[in-house]
Amino acid sequence: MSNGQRSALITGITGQDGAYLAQLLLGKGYRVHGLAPRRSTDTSWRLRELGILDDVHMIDGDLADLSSLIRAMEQSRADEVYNLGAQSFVGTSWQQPLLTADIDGTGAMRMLEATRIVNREAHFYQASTSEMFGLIKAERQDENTPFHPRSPYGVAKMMAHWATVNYRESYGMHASSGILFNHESPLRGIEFVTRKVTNAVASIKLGLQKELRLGNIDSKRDWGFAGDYVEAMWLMTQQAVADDFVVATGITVSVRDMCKLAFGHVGLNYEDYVLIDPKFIRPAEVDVLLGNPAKAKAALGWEPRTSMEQLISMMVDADMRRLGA
Ligand code: NAP
Ligand code: G4F
Repeated sequence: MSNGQRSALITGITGQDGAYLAQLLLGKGYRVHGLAPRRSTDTSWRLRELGILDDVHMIDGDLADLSSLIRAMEQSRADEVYNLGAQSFVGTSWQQPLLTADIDGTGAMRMLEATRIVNREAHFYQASTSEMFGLIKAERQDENTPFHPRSPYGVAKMMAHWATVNYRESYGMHASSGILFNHESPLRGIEFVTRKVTNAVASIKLGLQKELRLGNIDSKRDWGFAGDYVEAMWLMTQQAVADDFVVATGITVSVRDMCKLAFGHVGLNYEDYVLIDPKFIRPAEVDVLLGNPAKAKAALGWEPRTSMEQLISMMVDADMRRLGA
């Protein structure tokens, strides 16, 4: 921007990562704009919980609508664009595959086009995902591991990933793709397994719920804290040269062991409460994810700061507070 203040546009600002990223950028003195699709209910609870709702500038727009993205670029005069908006729940992508493809795949290309048309000098970040590794081809996945997505979500995100690489190669745009492994927080949506578990643990502890129904508890994920991961996003847009980076902890934990930690935090045994319900088993599963974040460490100086134990305790405590304990 002309007065020297940098301007950022975040799609998906009302989501978990969007809220933490907005908080980070505000702290660095940015003018923060958020693309907000029209919804019939208020979706700003995360921004409110972080106390930043009044500090961000919301722009009406949707990743399905290119004209709204061009307008958002013009209004925000963004120097940096973070494309976090998505239908991000893997389970839903089997029920709504075409919507997922349109928003997560074509939507990313629309946002790249809007950036190219309005300000091709803007630095662009794409929220790519470890789901692209799917049926893994290497024990520890890094930037050179081949992809094999296992869900319509993973397939759509692959389009967005390669579109980002392609805009970098075709137009010389500063477009980076962050291949982020699972990251969680007290602001995580309740449908994702960590938050589903921590919310249930708090409910059970307070006598409000009797059991917890889950799907495949033997799958393993490389889980980190979202607050740490948004720093990696920002570091990518600050590099002299755009590139792709894996962001992960390098530790994998099963859903079963995550349950042990969460129930154990309030003195309960998960085996007394967890039931397996076939309803939550997916048509195709990603059995295990384990990232190698060596490139992010060497090139960005990024490292995770929060352990799995700290993360799960933080989430259970937040859910206990929310439920009034
Ligand atoms: P999230 O909490 O589900 O947030 C998704 C955001 O996208 C919300 O703000 C949502 O708006 C917005 N959105 C949905 N449809 C949209 C549309 N048509 N137009 C514009 N915005 C739309 O997801 P998250 O966990 O913060 O993840 C952020 C991004 O990183 C996503 O792209 C996700 O796929 C990717 N990712 C996440 C992880 C992870 O572990 N969290 C790992 C790798 C990659 P509403 O609030 O109005 O629905
Ligand atoms: O928490 P999840 O739904 O996350 P998933 O599918 O790994 O996707 C998340 O991480 C991706 C990065 O790898 C992101 F790109 C994506 O946007 C999202 O943020 O499921 C984790 C694991 C799966 O193996 C699932 O089958 O937990 C297993 N699981 C077992 N029972 C369950 C349940 N998952 C959910 N959501 N609900 C269950 O009851």
